[in-house]
Amino acid sequence: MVSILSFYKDGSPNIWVRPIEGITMLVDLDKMSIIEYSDRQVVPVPKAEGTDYRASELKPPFAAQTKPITIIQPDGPSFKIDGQEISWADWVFHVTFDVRAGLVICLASIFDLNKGNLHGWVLRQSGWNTIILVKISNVFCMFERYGGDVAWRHTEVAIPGQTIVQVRPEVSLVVWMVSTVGNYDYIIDWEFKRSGSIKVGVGLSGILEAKASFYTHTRQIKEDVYGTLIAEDAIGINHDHFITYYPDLDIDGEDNSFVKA
Ligand SMILES: [Cu+2]
Repeated sequence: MVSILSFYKDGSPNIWVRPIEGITMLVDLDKMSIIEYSDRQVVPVPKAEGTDYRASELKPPFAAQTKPITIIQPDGPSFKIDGQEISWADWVFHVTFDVRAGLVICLASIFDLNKGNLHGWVLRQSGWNTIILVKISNVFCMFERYGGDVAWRHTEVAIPGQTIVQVRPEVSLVVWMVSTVGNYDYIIDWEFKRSGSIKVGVGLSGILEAKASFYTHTRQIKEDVYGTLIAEDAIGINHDHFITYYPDLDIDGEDNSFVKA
């Protein structure tokens, strides 16, 4: 059973800011039939004007522009792909996909120079409840990230007659996936660092969830509308997003403990 909200699709591809407030349906997905239909209120549909986000449809004024930036790897990338196994710098791990969990990283290990063996991390990430499952290609990617940061540097001027300048760039490997869940696009990245750490990031992008209202100006609002008036008849709703991860950490086997520092 799923509860369906209604949106007005003519006039703009940005359906999410044009809800038909009050019309909801309960649908039985096994029978593919509507079990309940409710039309409980009449609220204006927010205007289509100015809601199209496609670059080709945007009209000036634009925000300040910057000149193009290109990052090149003249000798190609440093990672190797062997089936599901990825190796990069001292890291080795597996990448797989689960229709519900999305990107799954497992058997991640980094070579320990002192011990001469691989330190294991075991990881898994999960968390989507998707209503519409659509096959989209190119949602995964893997690339080396360099944002101009310094991993380590030192300038030595204490030795007479010598100046030593040493810099190591902070280059990491990122495994990246986008989950589009309705109006939202979650950019999930797993960043493997040379230092041995794994940084997990979630970027929330896409389109705001809005509800329709009678208000056209904030001055008219006297009640709690649970959001912010973002345009005439449109309120951006206050709400939370929860992302669930299932890390299974066996660092150097099971005989260790995890300490919050
Ligand atoms: Cu949201």
